[in-house]
Amino acid sequence: MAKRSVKTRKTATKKGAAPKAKATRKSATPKRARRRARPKAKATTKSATPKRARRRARPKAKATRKSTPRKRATAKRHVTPKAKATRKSAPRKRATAKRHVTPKAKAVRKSAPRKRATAKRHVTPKAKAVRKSAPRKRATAKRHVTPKAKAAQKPTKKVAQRRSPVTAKGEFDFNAWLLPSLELEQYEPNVEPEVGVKDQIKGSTRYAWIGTGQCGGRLVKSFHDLGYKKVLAVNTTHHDLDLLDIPQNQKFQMNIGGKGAGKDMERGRGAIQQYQQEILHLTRQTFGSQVDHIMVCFGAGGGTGGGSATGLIEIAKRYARYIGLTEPDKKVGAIMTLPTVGEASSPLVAQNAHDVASELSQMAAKGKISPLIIIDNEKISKLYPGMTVKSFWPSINNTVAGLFDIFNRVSALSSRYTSFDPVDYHSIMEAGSCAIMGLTRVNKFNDKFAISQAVKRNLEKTLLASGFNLATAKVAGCIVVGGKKLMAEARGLQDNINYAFDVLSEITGKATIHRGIYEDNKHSIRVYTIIGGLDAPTQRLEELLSCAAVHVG
Ligand SMILES: Nc1nc2c(ncn2[C@@H]2O[C@H](COP(=O)(O)OP(=O)(O)OP(=O)(O)O)[C@@H](O)[C@H]2O)c(=O)[nH]1
Ligand SMILES: [Mg+2]
Repeated sequence: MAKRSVKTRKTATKKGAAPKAKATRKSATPKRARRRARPKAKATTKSATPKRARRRARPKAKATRKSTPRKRATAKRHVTPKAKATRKSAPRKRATAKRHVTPKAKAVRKSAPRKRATAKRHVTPKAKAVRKSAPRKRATAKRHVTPKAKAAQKPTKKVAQRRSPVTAKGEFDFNAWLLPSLELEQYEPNVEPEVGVKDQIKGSTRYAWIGTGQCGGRLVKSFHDLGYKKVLAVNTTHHDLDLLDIPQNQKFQMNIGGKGAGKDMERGRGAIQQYQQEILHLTRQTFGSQVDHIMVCFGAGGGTGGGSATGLIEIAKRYARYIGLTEPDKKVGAIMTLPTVGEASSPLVAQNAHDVASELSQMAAKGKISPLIIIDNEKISKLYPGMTVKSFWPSINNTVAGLFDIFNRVSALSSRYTSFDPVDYHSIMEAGSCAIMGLTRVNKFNDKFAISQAVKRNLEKTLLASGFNLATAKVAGCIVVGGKKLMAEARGLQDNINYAFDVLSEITGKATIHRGIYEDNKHSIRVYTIIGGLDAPTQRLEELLSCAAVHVG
């Protein structure tokens, strides 16, 4: 643009020579000619100025140019009316013309395109000065962040600047995209299953045991002796707990003041209410998460056991849910003992036993617990008379634990004859209602009816509780264990065993009988029976109540 203006000036000077002559002839020219010559005469006047004046004028023009660049730009854009007309008629052409570059310029452009780009971004000295004085301020103002945010941004920014994560092919390069390490990465999520106390049993089902009151504590101790190490004993008195030979951290005293519940079930209820959180925590800690079924053990008749049983069942269900067991109602059961006639002569004990046994029977009937295994102390005391005081409770408890264990253990074993599968076993344990267990020893096995007769005759006798209507059973398990030699040599034994199974099916009102035939090294045949899905022994429970009424009266 500057070049252009200089050119214009040059032209004016050149042309100035002719008008100079014309001016000399001024007086001689006619009026019209003079009018035409007037603007030219101006130029002539310019050219006619003395050299010094011209020199003075030139720097002035330069100064004006420098000081008022805007004005000059406007001046540049000035167009004559003629040019305007031309523009109107062909505006496009003119725009093109503006952008028109000479071949020389083109060559320059090609050789140094960067230079031109720089030229485009040309800034005035004033602007430069402003930029220099406050360039930081502008940048800071734009990217203003709090010091905290700055610290957080730093690593990300660095990473982002390293290398573009998108390759030339447009693919995402994960190696280039290095994410900063986050704080939570330092913490390992606990994906390991909680083991709790380790079991030493190899049954098909992993049991956890909670015993409450003296009876419950002693029962879980018997299971502990067999290898079921996931046991907890709770009581309102430390005296009973102190006598239990199980790890100290598997005992919990519900301190309600005094020495236990004193056959008052309300005190037992209050105790479990008060300590439910602590006990739930202890179950998680002791049992871990590797448990399939939880059993609550207690003696109906006592204040602690009877009063806390239902509360503990709820805690057991909460624990079951916590470890992810589906259908906790089917995974929480109870082993409840009924008092001897002698004990029931105490009206309070009889009433307690009746109340809690009725409550749990109803829960079992509704499928809220599974199973409810009833152990009748009175029946056992008659079955095995002559026991010493010292051996009385331990014998009963060990028999209960041993019998229970047989079904669990056998169901984990495969037999070359007939296997009692874990599924068979679980169908009994999850059938709801009441369950009873018993065992029969068969001495005569050569006779065709010997085994079936033994089963038929002895079944009711040998079960650990009475008063049940066996015809109400839904499912049962019958396991026959015979000596190796007998299995190999006794003729017709298979038929005799099958007949025994059929007899059991008849007795139990066509309940599903899951069979198992196993061998051991003894020279005998034993039949283990578990009958599930039974109605509650209402008659036996009514006896307890009548007992209480008689004594209260
Ligand atoms: N099978 C069996 N039954 C027991 C045993 N100990 C007690 N019982 C029965 O359980 C019933 C309740 O007795 P406890 O367990 O001593 O009572 P508790 O739950 O401790 O209640 P309180 O003593 O009142 O605090 C008794 O009437 C007995 O019939 C035992 O070791 N085995
Ligand atoms: Mg007690």
